[in-house]
Amino acid sequence: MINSTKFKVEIQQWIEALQAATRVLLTSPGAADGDSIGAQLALRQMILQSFPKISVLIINDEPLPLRYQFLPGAQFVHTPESFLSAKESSVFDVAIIVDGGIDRAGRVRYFFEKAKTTVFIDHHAVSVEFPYTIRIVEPMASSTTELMYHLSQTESFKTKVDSEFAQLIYLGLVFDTGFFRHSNTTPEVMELSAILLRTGFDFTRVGERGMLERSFSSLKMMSEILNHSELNANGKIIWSSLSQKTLQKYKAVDDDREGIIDHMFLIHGIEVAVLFFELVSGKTKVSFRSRGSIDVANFARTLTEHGGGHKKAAGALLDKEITEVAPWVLSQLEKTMGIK
Ligand SMILES: [Mn+2]
Repeated sequence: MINSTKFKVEIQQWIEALQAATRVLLTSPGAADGDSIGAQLALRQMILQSFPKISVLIINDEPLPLRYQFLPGAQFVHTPESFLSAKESSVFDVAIIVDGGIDRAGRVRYFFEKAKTTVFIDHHAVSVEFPYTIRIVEPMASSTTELMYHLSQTESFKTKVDSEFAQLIYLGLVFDTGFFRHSNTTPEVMELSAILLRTGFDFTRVGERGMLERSFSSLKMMSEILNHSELNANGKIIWSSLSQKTLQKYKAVDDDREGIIDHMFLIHGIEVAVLFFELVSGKTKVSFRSRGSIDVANFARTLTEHGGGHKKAAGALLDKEITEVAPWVLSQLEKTMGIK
């Protein structure tokens, strides 16, 4: 149960900072995903409604993926380049990061650190060392937008839940629960979805454009990766890889990698799906999905300190060539699964 009264002291401190503020920065790590962009745009509406004198700026380190550009308010999302060319002041009274820590916010960290008050709002139980002024972290929440909804209904905000606001919250719910499939789909998530749906927004459009749609070239790239997938461990492991060469061939952007592994892990009999991705020469990212008893977050941590995630979905970053990483990770995984 998400109980925003638990954060009474933090919310009070946050509101006092907003009351004294004229410029507020919102951000989240890297390129936005459905939960982080939903939470940022919902928070923008919350602040604009309750504190109309504040100028709210959203700056993310990477450009907003095309799939989110239909969202209400998307035109106000900046990159550091577009922000600097607008020649606005880079001084903010309050800086807020949602859905992940400032350690992954790239160039936005520079603006964030200069703010008088820094706020961290998240649903991941992470222990980032950054000395935020205010922390509102609720690991019970399915998504940051679920937490954001409950914050929006506190005395200080009482944000109007219209169809624009509802679709932003809803996008985070469907993104982080995988369309209400993952174990974080609580009865409270379904009850909140019912409240949101009653505002009458086009949830088919939000689900299709915000989650499922892809470019034609990314479809071609996905088909190549799926075509090259292989089975190991008597069909319990499925794996494939994505090199920089393939990415360049299809002129792919980061967002085009989304969803590929989800096709792989739904194959009958599979326990673990593995996708190797060459970030640059000598650096490989590995993604895992588990349908069986293997805790892939634990497994990812045995590979490197830069590994972790959730029991059923995790990843690791390895300082090795993709050709070297793949056989090593697969044999370690087979050992962990008791196959070798
Ligand atoms: Mn999230």
